[in-house]
Amino acid sequence: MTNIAPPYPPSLISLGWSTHFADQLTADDAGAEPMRIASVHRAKMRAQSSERQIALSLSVRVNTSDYAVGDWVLVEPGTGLLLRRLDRQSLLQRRTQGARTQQLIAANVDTLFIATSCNEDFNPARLERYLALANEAQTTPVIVLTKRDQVDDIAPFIAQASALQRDLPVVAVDGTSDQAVSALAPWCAPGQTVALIGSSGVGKSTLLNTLTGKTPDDEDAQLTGGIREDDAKGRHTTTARSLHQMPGAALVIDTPGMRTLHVSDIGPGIDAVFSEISERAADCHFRNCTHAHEPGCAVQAAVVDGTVTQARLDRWRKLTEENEKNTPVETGPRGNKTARKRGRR
Ligand SMILES: Nc1nc2c(ncn2[C@@H]2O[C@H](COP(=O)(O)OP(=O)(O)OP(=O)(O)O)[C@@H](O)[C@H]2O)c(=O)[nH]1
Ligand SMILES: [Mg+2]
Ligand SMILES: [Zn+2]
Repeated sequence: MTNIAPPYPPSLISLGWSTHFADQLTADDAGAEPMRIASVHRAKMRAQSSERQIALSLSVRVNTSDYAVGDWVLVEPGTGLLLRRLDRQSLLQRRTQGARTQQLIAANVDTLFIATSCNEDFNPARLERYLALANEAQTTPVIVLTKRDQVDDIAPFIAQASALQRDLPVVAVDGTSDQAVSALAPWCAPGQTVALIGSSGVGKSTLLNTLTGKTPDDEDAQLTGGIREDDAKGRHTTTARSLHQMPGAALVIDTPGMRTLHVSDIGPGIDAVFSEISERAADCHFRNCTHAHEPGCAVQAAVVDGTVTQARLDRWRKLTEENEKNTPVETGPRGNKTARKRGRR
């Protein structure tokens, strides 16, 4: 049985194993092998150990949509039978239009690399959505500006991105060069898990290949694609999420480019993005102040004194309204409508 007390075997530590997962093992798990979900498809899943990747054998009760890339699972050695999933430390998920349940993006992610290129793709409002998602999932966001080799002056992009959230790391890379590996090394220590997210064509898979030391010609390299000349949009080359190992370092998750990221149920995540607004709001005269027209509004005062910009306030309002519209409400005691309690892990 796997050690349930440290020191854990290095092979497990390099996969991201920690006390959070070890504490969930019981005597019944003796002999089971902990592995991480490397890919999820409708009828099949693959899992990764430090030495190999296998196709899992699934019992009829398994619903693959309950699993996310990055999940820790226990596997029966020899047969590859999936026994059970361990509780997650973090979960990135989103509601897709029309769907009733959240779509799982990735689990047990330490750092979210929010990728955007320095061209028409660069969009503060979209980056703020990704930041809210990362905050809500308890992962550390890092903005990764790709294709720095294609702009003369990267400084304005770095300045704009840095202003989107307090203490937000912003790193500019050429994803095709090894410079990217050293630039992102602080978040890629052994046992760390990072996920790449962003629009199609920004260079997520290109960066993943560089981080894992693969050239585009390698058989196990991630497929990369061109972008359209007219609007710099990508062609949705990557179609599934997948987990990869950096040699001697972190695990990296590639995801398909997102068209739109709808928000729901992430109020606190939004407040953390717009902390200059949410902190001032405590001083508004009305508790439910919308910071639009009310007397005694501390946020409007902050716009006047220049500590909050009108553009940020407008984007905060749009995102908050969308979040409130999409957040399910449950009928509480005596028919009171109450905001649904946030699911705690
Ligand atoms: N010059 C330059 N080109 C890059 C860089 N990163 C990616 N590219 C190019 O941009 C195009 C798209 O790259 P991909 O890695 O396929 O983009 P992606 O984000 O994975 O796209 P999807 O899988 O569709 O979501 C390819 O032609 C890459 O060669 C970079 O840093 N510099
Ligand atoms: Mg891709
Ligand atoms: Zn106000």
